[in-house]
Amino acid sequence: MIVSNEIERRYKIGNDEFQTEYVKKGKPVIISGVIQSWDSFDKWSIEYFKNLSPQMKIYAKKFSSTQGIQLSSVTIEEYAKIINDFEKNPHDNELPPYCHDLPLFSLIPALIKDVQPFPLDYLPKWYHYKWWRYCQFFIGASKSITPLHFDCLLTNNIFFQILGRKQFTILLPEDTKYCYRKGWRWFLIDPEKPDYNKYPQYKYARPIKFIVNPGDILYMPPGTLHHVRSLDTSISFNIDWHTEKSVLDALAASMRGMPAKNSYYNLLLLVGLVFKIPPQMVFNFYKSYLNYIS
Ligand SMILES: O=C(O)CCC(=O)C(=O)O
Ligand SMILES: [Fe+2]
Repeated sequence: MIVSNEIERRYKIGNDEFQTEYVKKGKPVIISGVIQSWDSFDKWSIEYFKNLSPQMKIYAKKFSSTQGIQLSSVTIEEYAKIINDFEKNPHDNELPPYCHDLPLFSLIPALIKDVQPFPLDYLPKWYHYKWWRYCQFFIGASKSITPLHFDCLLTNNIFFQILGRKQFTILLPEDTKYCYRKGWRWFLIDPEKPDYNKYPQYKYARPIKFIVNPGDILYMPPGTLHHVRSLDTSISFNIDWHTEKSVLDALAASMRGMPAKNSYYNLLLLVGLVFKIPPQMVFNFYKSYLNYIS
């Protein structure tokens, strides 16, 4: 595929076009105009989540190149204070922890009504039943960073930006080989400051850099590498999902180093999507995945 260094931006495309032009072609896209009527845009803030459920425990992460991922557990009330204090005087020395991969719709189901109408059309029918169980939230301060990685089941990703802006740098799967992999899903390259002496192959990579704004939907095909920097206090969530094709491709990746546990979850999704076993049955086995992903 010819890689352009710009992301396509489209307004309100329907499902047929989304599938044929983007999902089938493995092409990322930003879609605007689909979710702008959601109540979440007027309502959601970390303060709002705090008021709904101040004592709820959540996990937040610190990503460090030397010590890996460190997890801490805080209440939403404590987290709101940490973020507030940081935003009064944002600096680069010590970033606050980043609340990352949080299944917030399952923890606070009252939030589901704030994201209606949800564009279910874009997803395979199998996901329509209680679709929100497959969503993960990203809530954090400005300057928060998610280092370069791909999503660990090699799923498609639809990413919804609600509050604040995010700077994405993505690379298509064909450029994985230039990015110096560490384990299954993480990469040594910092696309914002690539060290060409240490990582000379990166000069062949074709990073695509863009800003995702509130109201944008970003689609990333399976295996897309992404590095994300929050430009403001930010609330986003995603839904990771397979098609029949992507789940088969992902299972083939078991041979190329995918951890056995990930292949187990992909097998469950295969049973659902290809063998048509209803989500009511499959989800009980899949549930633990939501706490497993890093
Ligand atoms: O928003 C972020 O910081 C990370 C998002 C991400 O990695 C994802 O949606 O898979
Ligand atoms: Fe990701």
